[in-house]
Amino acid sequence: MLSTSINFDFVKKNLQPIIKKIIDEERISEEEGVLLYMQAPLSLLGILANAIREKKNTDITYFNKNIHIEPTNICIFDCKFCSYSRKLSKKVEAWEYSIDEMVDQLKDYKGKEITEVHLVGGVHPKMGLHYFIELIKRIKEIRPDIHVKAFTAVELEYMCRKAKVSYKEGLQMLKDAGQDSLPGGGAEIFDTDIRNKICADKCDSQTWLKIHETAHSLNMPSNATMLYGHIEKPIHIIDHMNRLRELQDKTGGFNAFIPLKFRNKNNQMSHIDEATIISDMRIFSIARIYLDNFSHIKAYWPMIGKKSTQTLLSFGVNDIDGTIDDTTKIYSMAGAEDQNPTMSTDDIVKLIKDVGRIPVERDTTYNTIKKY
Ligand code: V47
Ligand code: SF4
Repeated sequence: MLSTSINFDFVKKNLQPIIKKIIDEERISEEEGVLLYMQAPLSLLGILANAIREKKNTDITYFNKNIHIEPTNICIFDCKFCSYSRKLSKKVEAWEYSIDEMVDQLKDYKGKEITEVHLVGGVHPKMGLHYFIELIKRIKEIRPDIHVKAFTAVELEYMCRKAKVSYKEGLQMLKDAGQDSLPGGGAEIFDTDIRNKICADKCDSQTWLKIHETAHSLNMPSNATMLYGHIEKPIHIIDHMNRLRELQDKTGGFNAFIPLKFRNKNNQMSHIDEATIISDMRIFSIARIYLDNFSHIKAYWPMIGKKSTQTLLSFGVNDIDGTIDDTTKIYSMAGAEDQNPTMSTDDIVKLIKDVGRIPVERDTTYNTIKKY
């Protein structure tokens, strides 16, 4: 049971040493992380997370101008939480775009100011490394300026295995074609028991971490995610963040951490209630506190909703992702509020300013493009 009320004696005895460490900018241990996450009142977590956010990022809140390209939702894997994937054998509500069709999607943005393409989809048995190398080359031919953030570690593991190349060779080939970075998807929860219950058949945690480490060694930065609010326990949350903190110490290659709230419509885990906003606030706060070597904590607004995103800007979050332009289906199919997720620059700027923060348009690697 997570704590909901404050008791000074308890705080003094158990939490005060941890709070002192945080204020003194000392790293907290895994055990301290679990204790704080489970026992600290939300208000305390919020104060600590917000103080760290403001120290690292002031009031600045980042967003970018981006679109998604989702090559297919056909997937060989069977993640229990996924509302988006379809089997090759049952093509109802399925899509598989040709390279020309995807390039045409991008051509629609000719002259528009997008700076990033987020390229992620299901793991289609017939779309492999060479297909995607060709796609990235074609994207860069028409938009050499655009940052291509592409393929989760799950997709990369499959395409390298199928092409019989090492992760390093595969990533180098994609980089040579024009891929700039990796998104954070596929991480889910690193704990083996929980992972086996929710997504047993896709790449394991060690492989996810290895692929990101390899990308970082090739100067391809990446993001990291965590799927929360299903069957995981506090110990799994901290374990997940601990593995990321360790890798970040080693490589420094992660740009942002993105907690993803489990949405429960149209999937095999629909019987599980979604997390409350209170749990959301606790998760984002502990992420900001525990991940002391991450500069950016992102609330992905199409997944968590606009109102919650505004709230989370006071609970450690300093990035809300981008304009999207109704180009992703993964969360609308899982029941998110925004069935056609899109925000104009004016909408995003207003969303951020309305809760007293400073909107800054960034590129994918957090260089400032424009301050509003
Ligand atoms: O790995 C799938 C999640 C992820 C559901 O790096 C679900 O900037 C909640 O990683 N409820 C893919 N989550 C998306 C992703 C992402 C999104 C936006 C930005 C970035 C980035 C990365 O979506 C999957 C999985 O964890 N997911 N189904 C669901 N029902
Ligand atoms: Fe496939 Fe990704 Fe859905 Fe899992 S989450 S079934 S890997 S599309």
